[in-house]
Amino acid sequence: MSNMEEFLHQEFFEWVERAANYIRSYAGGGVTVVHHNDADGLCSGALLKKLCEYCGFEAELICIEKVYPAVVEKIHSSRDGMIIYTDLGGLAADMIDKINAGKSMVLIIDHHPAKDIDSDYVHVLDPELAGISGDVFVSASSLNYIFFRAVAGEEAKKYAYIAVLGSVGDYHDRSGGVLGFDRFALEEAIDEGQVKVRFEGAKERYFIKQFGEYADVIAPRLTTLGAVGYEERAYQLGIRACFEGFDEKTLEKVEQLEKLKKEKFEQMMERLRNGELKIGEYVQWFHVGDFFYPMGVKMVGEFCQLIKDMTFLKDNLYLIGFQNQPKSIPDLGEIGWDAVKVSARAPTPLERMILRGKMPGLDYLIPKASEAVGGFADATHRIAAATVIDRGKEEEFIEAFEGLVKEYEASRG
Ligand SMILES: [Mn+2]
Repeated sequence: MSNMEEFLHQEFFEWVERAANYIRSYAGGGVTVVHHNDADGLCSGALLKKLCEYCGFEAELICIEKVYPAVVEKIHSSRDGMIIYTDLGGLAADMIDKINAGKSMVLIIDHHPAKDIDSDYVHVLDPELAGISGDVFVSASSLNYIFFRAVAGEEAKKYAYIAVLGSVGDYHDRSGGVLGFDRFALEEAIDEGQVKVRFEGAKERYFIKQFGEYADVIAPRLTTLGAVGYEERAYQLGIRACFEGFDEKTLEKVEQLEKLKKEKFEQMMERLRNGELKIGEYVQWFHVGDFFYPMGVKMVGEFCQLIKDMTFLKDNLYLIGFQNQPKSIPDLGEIGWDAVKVSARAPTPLERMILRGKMPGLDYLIPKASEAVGGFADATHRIAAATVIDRGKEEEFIEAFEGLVKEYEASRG
C-alpha cells in the first residue's frame, strides 16, 4: 500500500470511529433509518436495524426512492431522535442540514459522491470524501457493516453476508470479484462460514450457505421487491429475507412483480409504437402517467434504458420519459407535492456523439432544463440522468431542453 493510500484509509477509519462515537453517545430513544429501495439499500437498512437492536434503540425503517426536499421535510417534521440516511443523501447533506435546522442528530452513511458540510448536527460518513471510490470499493452495505463492526465488534460478524449481498446488488463484483472494503466484508463472511467463493471461469460467485443460493441470484430479488414492489412496501419482505431467507410467499411475490413489470413494459412499448411517442427536433418523449403504478418511479428510467435502442425510436434523438410521482410515500403518507419524475437516456449512436463531445451530455442538459422550470435535478451522468419537476411543466421542460441543444449546436457553428 502506498503512503497516500494509507493516509486515505486512515482518514476513512477516523471517520468511521467518529460516526461510531455519535451513535455510542446517543442518549437513546428512537432512531429513524431512511434507506434506499434497491438491494444495497435494503441490505443497508437490514444492517442498521440490527445495529440499533444491538445498541438498544428502537428503529423505524423508512424506505425512499430519492432524497427530495419535500420528503426530508416530512421526515424531520414528524420524527424525533436520531435520523440516519443510508445508500443515499451524500450530496444532499446541505439541504438536509437546512431542513433539520438543529432539531435532530443526523448521520448520512452513503457511498455515492458526497459533499461534506460543517454542521454540529449533520455528519457525513462517505468513503468518497476520503478519496475512496464508493462505486468500486465500498457498497453502502459494506460501509454499514464496517460501521457496525466499529460499534459492536465481533457481534456484527454474524451479518457479514448481508454486506456481500449489498455489494453484489450494486454490481461491485463486475470486475470478477468484489474489491477493497467490500472484500474485507466478504472475507469476514467467509471466515464466519457464511459464504463460499466458487469460480466460474475468471469470475467469482458467492454462495450464501444459509440460503443455499448465490448472492447474484438473491440480490436481484431484493431489488425487485424494493423497486418494482415499492408502492406496496414489498421491501419489507426483502429486509426480512435478509435474515430469514426466502419463504414461498416472498418468492411468489418476486415472481408476480417480475411478471407485472414485464406486462406493463410490453403494453407501454405497444402504446409508443402506436403513436404515443412524441417527436421533436432533438428529443423524443413520452409520458406513462400513472400507468406504471404500483411500481416505483425508478421504473421509467429502467424502461428508457430497455427501449432506447429499439427500432421504433429515432437513434439520433435524446429519449425522455415522464412518470407521475405518487402523492404519498408508503412509509410516510401524504407528501405535499404534485411532481413528475423525468428520466433521460440516449440511443447508442447519440451516446457515442455525447462521449466524443459532439453533442451535449445529459449531465448538462437535464440540470439546466430542470432549472428552467424550477425543478430539482438529482442523479445526472453524461448518458443517463433523472430529475423531478412540477406536474404540468412537462412541455415547458421539453422546450427548454430543445433550446439548450440548439444553443449548443449554434455555439459550435
Ligand atoms: Mn448502493
